[in-house]
Amino acid sequence: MKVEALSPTNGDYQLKDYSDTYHSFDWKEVEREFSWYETGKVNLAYEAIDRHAETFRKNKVALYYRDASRNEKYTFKEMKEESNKAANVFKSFGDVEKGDRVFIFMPRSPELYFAVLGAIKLGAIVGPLFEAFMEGAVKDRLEDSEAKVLVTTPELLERVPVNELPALKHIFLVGENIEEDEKYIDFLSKMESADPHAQIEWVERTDGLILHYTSGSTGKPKGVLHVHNAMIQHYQTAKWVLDLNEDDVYWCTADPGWVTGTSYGIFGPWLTGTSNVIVGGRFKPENWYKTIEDFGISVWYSAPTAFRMLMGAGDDVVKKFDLSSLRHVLSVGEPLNPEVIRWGMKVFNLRIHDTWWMTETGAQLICNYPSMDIKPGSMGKPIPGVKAAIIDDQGNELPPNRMGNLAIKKGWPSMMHTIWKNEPKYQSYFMPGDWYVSGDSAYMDQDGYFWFQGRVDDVIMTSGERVGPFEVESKLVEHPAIAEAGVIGKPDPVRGEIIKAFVALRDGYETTDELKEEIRQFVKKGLAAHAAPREIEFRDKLPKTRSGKIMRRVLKAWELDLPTGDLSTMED
Ligand code: 6R9
Repeated sequence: MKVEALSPTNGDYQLKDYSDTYHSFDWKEVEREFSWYETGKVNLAYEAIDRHAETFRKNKVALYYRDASRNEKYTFKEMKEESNKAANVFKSFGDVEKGDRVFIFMPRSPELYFAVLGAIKLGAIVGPLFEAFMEGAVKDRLEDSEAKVLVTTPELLERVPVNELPALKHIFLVGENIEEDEKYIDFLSKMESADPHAQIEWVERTDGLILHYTSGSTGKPKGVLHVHNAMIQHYQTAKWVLDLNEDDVYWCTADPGWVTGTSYGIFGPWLTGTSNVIVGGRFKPENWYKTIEDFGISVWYSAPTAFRMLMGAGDDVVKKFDLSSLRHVLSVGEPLNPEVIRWGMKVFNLRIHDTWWMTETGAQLICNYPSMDIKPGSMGKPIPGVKAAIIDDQGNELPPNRMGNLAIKKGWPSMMHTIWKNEPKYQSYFMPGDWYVSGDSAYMDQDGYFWFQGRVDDVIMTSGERVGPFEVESKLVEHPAIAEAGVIGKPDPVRGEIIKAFVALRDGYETTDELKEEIRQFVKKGLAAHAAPREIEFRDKLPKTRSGKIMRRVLKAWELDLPTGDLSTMED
């Protein structure tokens, strides 16, 4: 695919320029930024909140929160006090101690953030869950982690099989008129009378911080454990990649149930002392643009699925709002289609910066940061201090422009510490040569830019040609009738696999055979004959995870009548 590179706009960015010498960047340089460098006392929550409450940022707004019924703001000093109270509540009524798992299963609200920070202050390991999880998904995670404490709402409690979870000792309920006993505790009333001073539990940098469960294509979801040391990279990427400055107002649209909603919805922005906007409730294009206008958002981190929905809502909506505060827009979670970048240039007059990373990697690794040229469709380049490569199945590095396994050299600060109670699974990520193997298929071009092709399992082999589903999907969404597309390989006796596309149309288009043929020709002419889908199926919606990933394995399972595997992370 030939593309024009987009040059950066003039700006004083924190990562000035990029050259290969940055690969040798020493993460130790970042350690000086933290108070533990001097004091030896480590706790991420202290660095994210309390430290700022002792400086000129004391009365700076740390959290702007808004949903249909609430509109609140909290300074760093108030965040310190609220999280201290939460820590005291957990300690007094939940017996929470260092290393205990405290799970949080509730919609976004200020209390969710107080609870996360309060638990971290006690050295507990936080397990955030999407509010939309149903009973089976909740049980799997609480059971595997042996969670001792759960924070939830009376409504969501119905989905917690409390009697089947022997390790679960205390449940904090966030709501009105809570009937208390030894097990069920009224979180809000306890918060009201709690002491705003608390003793922070100092930990080791390798002590547990957060447990994010992610689903693979088979088996039960696995618990990815991150430790306090990850703050080094949360902080530094918030500077380099999010380019957060003192005056920024930052909005990350991700829920804390997804790693993006913690690493960059909580840790990155607050470690850098940034004003952080959190919005509850469901996605609506008007509300999103209004959020940017009302808060004067300057840095915005979202996902391709959201950008595609905004694009689908049309450009007239954009014109109703003043979005002039925006200066830096980023994306994560799925490949960012060049079409979406072109749309962003048109409506925001800004480049959307793609970033690549995973739950397991804890923080951004391959990125487009503000000072570099963007090649639309590429994930960018490894950040300083990170070595990425394309390797074959034996662990040999491949030359540029060859598709293979996207791998990262071990040793970046935010790498997962282990898979909870499953060390063999953890070990299975690594290959000789200290390579962490991502499970993504990609290639690197001659300029060192990485191009995502699909999950390794998703890559299609048709008539001897390797086709990355993403390339085909990107071409498909360039067609004016198409809102979203998911592409899979379907077994074929002659060609090995053929390409099958599932397509959701934009409003106002009819699902006709003529349109199918037109789409096929569109891909054939625009991409390659062998990449044109032989089969096209229209669908109202595509199966997606809550973080917006098109679930190709589900499309494949439907197509082949196979079991779909774990669906707990699928959107309703
Ligand atoms: C942060 C996050 C990880 C998987 C990853 C890859 C896909 C994420 C991407 C991307 C293409 C990007 N992915 N970012 N693919 N371009 N910029 O998403 O973590 O939910 O664990 O997903 O998401 O396939 O391996 P997680």
